[in-house]
Amino acid sequence: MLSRVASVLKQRGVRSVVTARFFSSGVSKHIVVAGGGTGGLSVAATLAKEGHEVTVIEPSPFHYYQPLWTLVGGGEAKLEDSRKPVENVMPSNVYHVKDEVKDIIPSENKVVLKDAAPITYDVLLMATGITENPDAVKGLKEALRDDPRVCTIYGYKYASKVWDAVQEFRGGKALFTFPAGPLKCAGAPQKIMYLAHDHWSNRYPAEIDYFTCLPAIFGVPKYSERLMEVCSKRDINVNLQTTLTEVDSANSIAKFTSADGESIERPFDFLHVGLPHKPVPAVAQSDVTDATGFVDVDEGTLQHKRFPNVFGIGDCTTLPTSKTAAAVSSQSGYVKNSIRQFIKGEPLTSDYNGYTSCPLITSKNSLILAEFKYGGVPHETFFWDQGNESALQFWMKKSVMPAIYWNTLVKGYWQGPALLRKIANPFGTD
Ligand code: FAD
Ligand code: UQ1
Repeated sequence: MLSRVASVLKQRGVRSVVTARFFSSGVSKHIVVAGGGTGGLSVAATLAKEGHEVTVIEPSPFHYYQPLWTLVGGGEAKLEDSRKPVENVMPSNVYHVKDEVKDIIPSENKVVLKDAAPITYDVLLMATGITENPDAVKGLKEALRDDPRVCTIYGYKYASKVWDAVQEFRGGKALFTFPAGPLKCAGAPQKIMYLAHDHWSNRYPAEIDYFTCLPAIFGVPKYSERLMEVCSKRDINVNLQTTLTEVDSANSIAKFTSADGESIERPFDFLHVGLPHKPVPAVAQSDVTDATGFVDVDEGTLQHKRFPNVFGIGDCTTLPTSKTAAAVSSQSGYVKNSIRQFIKGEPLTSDYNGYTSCPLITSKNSLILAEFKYGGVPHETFFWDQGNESALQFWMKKSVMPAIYWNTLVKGYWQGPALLRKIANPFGTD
């Protein structure tokens, strides 16, 4: 027998619903998850298993393990391994609506879709991530399409071009940039630089420059210091507070603006661009976001600041921490707890500490494993100093993390390394 939600969706002509077994457990709450990426699936899987009726709105035919794209760009992984058909990862006991969120009307508990009729919810979880914004840099879209020397690891459609460009480089000026605005995995624009450096060293003479709009190479002083040492050892020039504004492929020139408004032009033989991003436009224009376009949630509970039955997870939120899958894994535990308490009418007690992690690849066999919480305070899982370059840490990133992601995170079991830390770093700070 179809549940209440199933029959409503059917009446409204949601044709692309992949239905499955539904638990009719007497739980009358309908949880709608907008976005079936890392965060959306991790929460949907658990709450559906607990007996809630869950609908996931996800238009993409594939689910991507985005962290692999850095290794793909460095020739250390295969592009095909970074994605699976979305049906293969969608929990079997949720409704999958293959449509796009076009608007959210929280005053009516309603999500407006591109093709199908609107869906109402008791609880809404926003998990739509952020999206590419190549138009933020003049000439970039064309250069990514037409210039074999200009590339980015930020996107399935771009990542394998990076390794081609790295292999085709025969020496000269190689530029790597970090963009203004929101970015996933803020370490990735320099990780790919270290992988490229590793490939080029002892082969071709490369003059490497890193340009970042930020005032430091990394947001956490402990890791920033170590990364400046890494750059110094590798003869990489670091240019702070300098933002890429234009790619002039015809003349092989990259144009930048410095913090004091000065224009800088640099010739290039290779250019890796940290792709600018922005919130998903339909979400940014809706009532659940703040003026910056991000879903406005409480830092501890992940509950919306104005609409108590709306929650948020991951890259689409205002949470003041680095946007990573590691952060999402930790957030998933807290937001599940908040949603459970909200449904039961209890006060919310979740207190997410901002945990995030950035596995900073520094060569084909070494990695600095940055882990920190709100305020950029280091919060490491293991008893050793993770700020040192280590082969074991690289092995974890390359061989352990993908397995954790596919087998546990998107299935709702991995909620970050907090438990592991209790064993592996019992005397670490809490
Ligand atoms: P996503 O996983 O991006 O999911 C958002 C979902 O929303 C997508 O499935 C999308 O199709 C869907 N969506 C979009 N618009 C709509 C709409 N209108 N309606 C409905 N659905 C919509 N993290 C790490 O922890 N470690 C790393 O080493 C690391 N490296 C990275 C390297 C690269 C190159 C990149 C790109 C990312 C990396 N990350 C890393 C970051 C990590 O992948 C993201 O932070 C994480 O996937 C964010 O999860 P999310 O659920 O917020 O968003
Ligand atoms: C992590 O939990 C995670 O999510 C699965 C990642 O994304 C792929 C990471 O890159 C990292 C580093 C973590 C943190 C996990 C440990 C064991 C430190």
